[in-house]
Amino acid sequence: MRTTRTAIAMLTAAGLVFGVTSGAVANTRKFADRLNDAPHRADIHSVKVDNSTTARNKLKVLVRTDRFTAPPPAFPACLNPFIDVRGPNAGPEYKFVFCQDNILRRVKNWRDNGNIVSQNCGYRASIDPAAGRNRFVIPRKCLNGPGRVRVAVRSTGQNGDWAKARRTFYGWVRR
Ligand SMILES: [Ca+2]
Repeated sequence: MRTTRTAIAMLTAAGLVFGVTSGAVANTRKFADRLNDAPHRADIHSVKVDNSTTARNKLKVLVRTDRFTAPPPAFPACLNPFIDVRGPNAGPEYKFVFCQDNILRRVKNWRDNGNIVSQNCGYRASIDPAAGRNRFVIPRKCLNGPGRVRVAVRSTGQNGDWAKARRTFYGWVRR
């Protein structure tokens, strides 16, 4: 009986893993976030991380959010992907800040450590609230040429959303 249960558990786990990566190469992964767990406009729907060779020397993060067409100031007021390039330490090394500003910061223990990565290295954010498509493109040299990466995203404003959950990353995306 124990063997049967173990076998079923293993099959279930295998199915879940297959489900996550199905239809995509392992160095590009799309993660779903819970819907309606944040106020309208701040709700994150999904996070796609492209760490593939087809992205050339860039890491691409696509964050899907609610669609809306309100005039500025657009909400979410801030959309911040956190990027972990070096496990298994506790937190991310970088945070892309799309707020009033548009910068890549170094962070430590999830907090800004004061250092900003020069914009000369060419990172950019492309935010389209009407389509709910928010794209962050970061040349790998801005991140010190990482291998695998993992990402968490926070939207902020009056109330925000965390994808996957507060200070919790989605799975690793290999290079
Ligand atoms: Ca959500």
